Amino acid sequence: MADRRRFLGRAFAGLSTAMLAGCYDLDEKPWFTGALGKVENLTREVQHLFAGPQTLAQEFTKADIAPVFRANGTRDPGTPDYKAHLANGFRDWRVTVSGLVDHPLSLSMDRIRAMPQRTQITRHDCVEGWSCIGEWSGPQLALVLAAAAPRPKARYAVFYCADPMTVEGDPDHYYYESLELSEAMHPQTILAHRLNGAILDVPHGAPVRLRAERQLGYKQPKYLQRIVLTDTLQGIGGGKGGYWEDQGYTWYGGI
Ligand SMILES: Nc1nc2c(c(=O)[nH]1)N[C@H]1C(S)=C(S)[C@@H](COP(=O)(O)O)O[C@H]1N2
Ligand SMILES: [Mo]
Repeated sequence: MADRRRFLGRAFAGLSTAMLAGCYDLDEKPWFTGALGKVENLTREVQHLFAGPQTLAQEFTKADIAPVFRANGTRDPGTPDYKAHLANGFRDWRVTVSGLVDHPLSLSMDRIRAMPQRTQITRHDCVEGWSCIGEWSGPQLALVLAAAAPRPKARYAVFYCADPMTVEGDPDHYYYESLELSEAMHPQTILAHRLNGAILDVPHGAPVRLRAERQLGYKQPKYLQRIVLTDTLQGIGGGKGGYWEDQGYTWYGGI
């Protein structure tokens, strides 16, 4: 345990010294890739060792923001449905909240923009080996979920997206993700509709995507349409809690 603490101390010190402004390619830093792998394996333990469930991810200053925020995964859902939404400025886009809630919701973008907003400058870490600092704005998901009144049995929030993904033998498969409710209610988990002060663009998830700042990149679903509260992940997609999890990534994507 003490060894692990020492190791993590070093790993995190390394992370912060690497934190020069903007985007950097971690592939160029072999020590980092190794450390990230190990940190990932320990993350569950780290949270309990160092952090209560409501600990904040580090926030940065405007000077740290990357001039260009890299886009990854789907850069445009490209479906007829999405194209129609884009063409009319997402006026008919809805984010629905259903499942184990007393008050199912259907929120327009106007509603989402009219809620109290949180702005946070954070570092996005993709497991493919790059990080990027950006400023995200939107309402806290906790406010939305509170309005939906989760039932006591609710354990997970499952997020469904508008972009189709290739899954062999399943032509009708879209990106999805999930978080434990405590992580969904975390103060830095927001429905982000702005990036670096501008309206969220298509490559980064327009009109709205999740930011859960203590989580790895694949836990930040873009093109968000539907949030369903459940008591189990079984029977959803491949049953592992997310598109990438179904391909073998770990469900626990905490940093
Ligand atoms: N809907 C959707 N969300 C997604 C993805 C995707 O392909 N589709 N890729 C994930 C991954 S692996 C990363 S690193 C981030 C990339 O976000 P960005 O394009 O804003 O950088 O989005 C995540 N959310
Ligand atoms: Mo990623």
